[in-house]
Amino acid sequence: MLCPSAATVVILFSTWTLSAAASSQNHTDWETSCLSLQKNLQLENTTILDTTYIAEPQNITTPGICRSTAPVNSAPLCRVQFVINTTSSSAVHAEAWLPDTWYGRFLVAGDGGLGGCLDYDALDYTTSLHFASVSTDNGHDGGGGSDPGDAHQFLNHPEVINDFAFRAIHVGAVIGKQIVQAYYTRAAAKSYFLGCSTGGRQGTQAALKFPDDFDGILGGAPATDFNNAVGALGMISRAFGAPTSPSEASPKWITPDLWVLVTTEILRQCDALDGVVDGIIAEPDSCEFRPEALQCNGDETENCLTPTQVEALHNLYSPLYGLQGQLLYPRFPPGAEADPLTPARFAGIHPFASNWFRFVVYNDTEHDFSNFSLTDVELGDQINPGGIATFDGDLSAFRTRGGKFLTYHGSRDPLLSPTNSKRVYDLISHTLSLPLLDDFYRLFLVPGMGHCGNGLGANSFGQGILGFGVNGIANSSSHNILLALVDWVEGDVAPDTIIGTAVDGSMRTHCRYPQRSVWNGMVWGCSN
Ligand SMILES: *[C@@H]1O[C@H](CO)[C@@H](O)[C@H](O)[C@H]1NC(C)=O
Ligand SMILES: *[C@@H]1O[C@H](CO)[C@@H](O)[C@H](O)[C@H]1NC(C)=O
Ligand SMILES: *[C@@H]1O[C@H](CO)[C@@H](O)[C@H](O)[C@H]1NC(C)=O
Ligand SMILES: *[C@@H]1O[C@H](CO)[C@@H](O)[C@H](O)[C@H]1NC(C)=O
Ligand SMILES: *[C@@H]1O[C@H](CO)[C@@H](O)[C@H](O)[C@H]1NC(C)=O
Ligand SMILES: *[C@@H]1O[C@H](CO)[C@@H](O)[C@H](O)[C@H]1NC(C)=O
Ligand SMILES: *[C@@H]1O[C@H](CO)[C@@H](O)[C@H](O)[C@H]1NC(C)=O
Ligand SMILES: [Ca+2]
Repeated sequence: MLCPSAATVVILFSTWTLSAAASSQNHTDWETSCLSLQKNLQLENTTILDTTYIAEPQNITTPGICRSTAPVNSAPLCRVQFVINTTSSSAVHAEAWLPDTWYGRFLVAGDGGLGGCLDYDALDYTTSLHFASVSTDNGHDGGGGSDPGDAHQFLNHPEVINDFAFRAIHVGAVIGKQIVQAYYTRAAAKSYFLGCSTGGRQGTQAALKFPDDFDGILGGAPATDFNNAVGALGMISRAFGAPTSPSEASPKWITPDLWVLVTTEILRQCDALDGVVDGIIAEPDSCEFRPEALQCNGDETENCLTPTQVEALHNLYSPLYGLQGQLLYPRFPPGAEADPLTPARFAGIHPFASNWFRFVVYNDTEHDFSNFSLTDVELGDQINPGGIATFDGDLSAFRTRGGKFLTYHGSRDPLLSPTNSKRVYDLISHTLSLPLLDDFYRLFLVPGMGHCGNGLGANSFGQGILGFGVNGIANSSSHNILLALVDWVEGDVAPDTIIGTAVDGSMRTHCRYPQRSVWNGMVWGCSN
């Protein structure tokens, strides 16, 4: 069946905003309430560090090594900085942003990379939509911003790893809800989570371990099956000779000029499979790229590949199998090699992999990666620090409590395979014996989008992951996946499609798995 594009989608979000707090309070009153939180709030294991009332849009200074300034465009709001002791050797720093105009919704924002950084963009974005929002440092300061792979705080600190693996979002939700209740003198009606990448994993972990924390979870490009995802990043670098020093000396190395040839050849072989030659491979899983087409003939040495390089490309575009032949992690999607994030990971072992193995798996800051192999990958998954794998199909408790889960994945994601999100969908489907998960879990695949954003695709749909080429704030639920989640949770209207907007302003309907994005000669639609 071909679904029409979203002209008929009912926009419910404005309806639900009618539940706004009847607010007779003026700025002075809000400011007084805000400042009094610091003295009056007594919360278990928690210290309120500071409260500030922000009356006008401004740039605020933020503590820690992650970032020094952040925008607040959504003022006026009360900013609460606090720290929760999770054990005697670990603590989670967090902020709650509490807008004057509040519609009764609570939200926790996730992190990225090996992150330890509050996501101020997400706080700003979600408070502008009138959520009362919390973001945490995930239990450690660092691993974000300019160095998303920093992991030194984990070394020999298993409780800090536990915060990262499962606890920080939970305590942020528990304590955040109490702060919200104290400030507005009523509890949040509904609770949400928003994140991408590590945030997508955190949302998944919340649904598995703490199903009561959130009514609705938006978790994009989830770093699920985390140990194998990180291990696969390490193995990919080896496919091209890294981490030999320098990688360029390896016969497997592929120069930037040759990558351009590879990308062109992949598009030649696969762009038209979806019916439109537009630089986007809608279904990379149906692209069986044959790098042999570029192999040097006879005496050719320029603009062609050696057999060793052809083999390296076969490795890249094949799934990672373990020592017993079991699937460890799906393959790198053909087309994603053109993403700006990609060259860095082929030029040496990716810092997410090297730092995770150094500081968490081996507890050895000098660990040498020259011979990084499947044995290392499998050991990482066997240790599974903090239970971080987050690869479990049993979402029954979350489903039973009425929770709704929306996820999305760019088909050109160069960091975490979009195929893994299909695999997780299928795992949940088998575990719960449900052929379709539509009543509580929907996965949208986004053709041409990179990691959480970026790419040629219609990559902007309100996912709130700024800094990934995602522009603007679409404010209707047909174009904004966070508002679509609100409509699902509060109005029982599930999103059939999400419409994304590309950098050039063009729009495209994104389909929920297992539907496919199909061109009918006039528009993109979705087909079973
Ligand atoms: C704000 O409201 C309080 C009463 O709640 C009143 O005393 C105060 O004068 C008002 N302030 C402003 C600036 O209007
Ligand atoms: C949290 O831990 C710190 C350091 O151990 C301690 O000084 C502080 O009193 C603790 N705070 C609470 C609320 O337990
Ligand atoms: C925040 O800082 C940026 C960059 O310095 C500046 O362009 C912007 O105008 C500032 N915003 C406000 C509200 O002061
Ligand atoms: C407070 O910390 C203790 C351990 O230090 C823990 O058992 C308890 O659950 C914590 N309370 C909350 C609300 O997190
Ligand atoms: C490294 O330390 C963690 C606890 O922080 C532990 O789980 C892991 O087994 C250790 N790794 C090795 C190789 O001993
Ligand atoms: C890597 O393997 C080679 C060949 O087996 C060996 O000579 C070398 O010592 C190993 N390097 C490390 C760091 O283990
Ligand atoms: C959506 O945004 C536009 C401006 O970008 C504004 O005019 C409109 O009122 C907004 N709609 C809602 C429901 O907030
Ligand atoms: Ca195409």
